[in-house]
Amino acid sequence: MWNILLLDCHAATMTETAKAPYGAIHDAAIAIENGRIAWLGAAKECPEVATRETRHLDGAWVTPGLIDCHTHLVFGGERVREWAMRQAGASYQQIAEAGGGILSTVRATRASSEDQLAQSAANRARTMAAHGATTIEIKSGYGLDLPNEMKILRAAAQVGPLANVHVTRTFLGAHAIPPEFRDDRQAYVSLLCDKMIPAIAQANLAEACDAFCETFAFTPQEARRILGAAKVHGLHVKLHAEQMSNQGGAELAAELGALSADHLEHLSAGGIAAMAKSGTVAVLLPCAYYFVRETTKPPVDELRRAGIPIAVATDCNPGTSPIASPLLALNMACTLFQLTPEEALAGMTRQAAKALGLQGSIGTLETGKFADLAIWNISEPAELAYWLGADLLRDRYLHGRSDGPKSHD
Ligand code: DI6
Ligand code: FE
Repeated sequence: MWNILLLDCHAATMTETAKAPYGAIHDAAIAIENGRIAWLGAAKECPEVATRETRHLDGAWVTPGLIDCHTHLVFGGERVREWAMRQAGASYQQIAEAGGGILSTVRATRASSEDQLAQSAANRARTMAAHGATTIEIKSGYGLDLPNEMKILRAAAQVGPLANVHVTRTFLGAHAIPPEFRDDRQAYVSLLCDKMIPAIAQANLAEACDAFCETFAFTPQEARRILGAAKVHGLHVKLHAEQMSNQGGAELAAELGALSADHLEHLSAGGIAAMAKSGTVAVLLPCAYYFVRETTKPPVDELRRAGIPIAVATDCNPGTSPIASPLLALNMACTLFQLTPEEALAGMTRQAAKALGLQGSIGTLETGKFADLAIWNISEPAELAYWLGADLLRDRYLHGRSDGPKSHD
């Protein structure tokens, strides 16, 4: 018995092996049972199965629910004054070195309660959901001590039910050196490895661990120690690599078998070769590139030629990407990085699932996967990357449950 049968629609399945662009099936039928896709194909081939409810979608397009695989969604305050300083000529790095940047958000986050953090993050997550997101990865990294990092990760868990999205969590205690450890960074790295990572893993507060490998954050040697400890405790690893300079972070991510290396504007040929060998996903963050007015682009052609999976995410955070729109990330991936609209959509569906290690359950429309669907009022899938600020989403399904179609009368 099927719960729901969706008819009068087109499906962009986004499967890897499909021959048609977007893995498209025109005049499709999609059956949902127990929160998963039970059948999918051309409507005229749909078998006769008893069904509780049939819904007609007026020719809308169905895609996998969008996956934002890199966000820093939980934080206190904002950084609008710092932005004004940057408009007046200060660089992101100068502000960070003067104790602003990430550390100013750490102060505001430490001063916020778990519920305040959950509420403000849920507002941003609702915007993402209204733009078709069904899964959001949330990193910690504005607490920088065990109680505050735990508070952030618990707030992140609240975001799921508050905004009706699936949340995955990544521990980013290695985001910056906290002020208390300014004169003894090795002591903070030891605290991360010996206390914080074991405690977070033990309490099941995160699925993955990340580190910011950059001149003014953590060295590759420090990141190797931190992510090595995370692996010992059963966490997946990811790395912020080559964002503002080349540190050999991509090689390190590959060596550690990281799920992804993220940013990659300053990626080298050696880094590309290493990632291609290890199967590490390249997560591109065009909104951060845009907002810091970076001028070096990630080497998209070389990534393509090396066959490296390319994911796209918002990087939503108060410093470098105060942007909560997955659709804007799609557009910027195309306009700024020259991805094709199909590559960009794959970057927020199939490849983003890989970047989270969730390719077995989400990211494409396939039988057996979760019925996480975005339903769009568009006449072809490229429109998702084309429009800016348009109201395209008609409905969304999370594990087979619909938000309820938007009415436009
Ligand atoms: N790279 C980024 O773009 C963000 N974190 C990171 O490691 C910036 C976070 C912030 O400025 O608050
Ligand atoms: Fe980031």
